[in-house]
Amino acid sequence: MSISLKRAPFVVIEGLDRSGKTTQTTRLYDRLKEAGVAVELIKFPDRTTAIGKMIDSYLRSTSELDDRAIHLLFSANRWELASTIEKHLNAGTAVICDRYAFSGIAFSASKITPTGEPALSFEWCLNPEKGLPAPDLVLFLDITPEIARKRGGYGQERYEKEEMQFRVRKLFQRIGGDVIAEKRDGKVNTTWEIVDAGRERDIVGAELWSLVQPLVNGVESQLARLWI
Ligand code: NYM
Ligand code: MG
Repeated sequence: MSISLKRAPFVVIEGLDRSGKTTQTTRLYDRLKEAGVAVELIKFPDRTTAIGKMIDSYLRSTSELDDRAIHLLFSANRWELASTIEKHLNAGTAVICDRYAFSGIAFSASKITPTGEPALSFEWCLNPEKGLPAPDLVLFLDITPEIARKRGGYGQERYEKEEMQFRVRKLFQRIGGDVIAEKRDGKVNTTWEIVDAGRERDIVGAELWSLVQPLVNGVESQLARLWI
């Protein structure tokens, strides 16, 4: 006799700055609540922890850090919440993350030296993320940096520059392409969906809901680990 034990779904929303990610994440969270689904919303970076405060001060340029040091802090900020995520999922509470390891790689690997070379290699950036809980679904809110600019431009934080966002978008496309290929080959359980976030917000919200809804009654597969 086999007993199928379901756990709750793990959904990640990724995207460039100004992609509407935070708005859509909040909407999705509210919609799940209204549907009676137990759900937790986690935002990375989580600026409330001791590590998160160091990240926050770096992003606001009130402190300087070596590129490797800040990369590892972003990763450590996920690792400090990894067991909480796992506990929620096994207890039947869905988890939605606003950004995750994919942002960690895309933003750090997009940094360049004064001569235009990558400051950190892609593989180096991916390494500390290996073994984190793997999401069942990644919703990549795709927007061109030009549309992002039309939406009122970027804020004052580090990384919120159009030339960097171009490179970040390319890296997200590389990461997503790899995830899609691995899923096709049966190597991972993570589904990567590219959602055109340049459209009106209700249309984007409806598409996101249609992608998440099939998961709300739980998933059969055991929680997997990223890149191992
Ligand atoms: N960011 C976010 C990283 O560089 N690495 C990471 O691991 C994560 C989670 O932080 N520009 C960057 C992306 C954003 C910035 O995030 C702050 P947000 O979602 O704008 O608060
Ligand atoms: Mg931002």
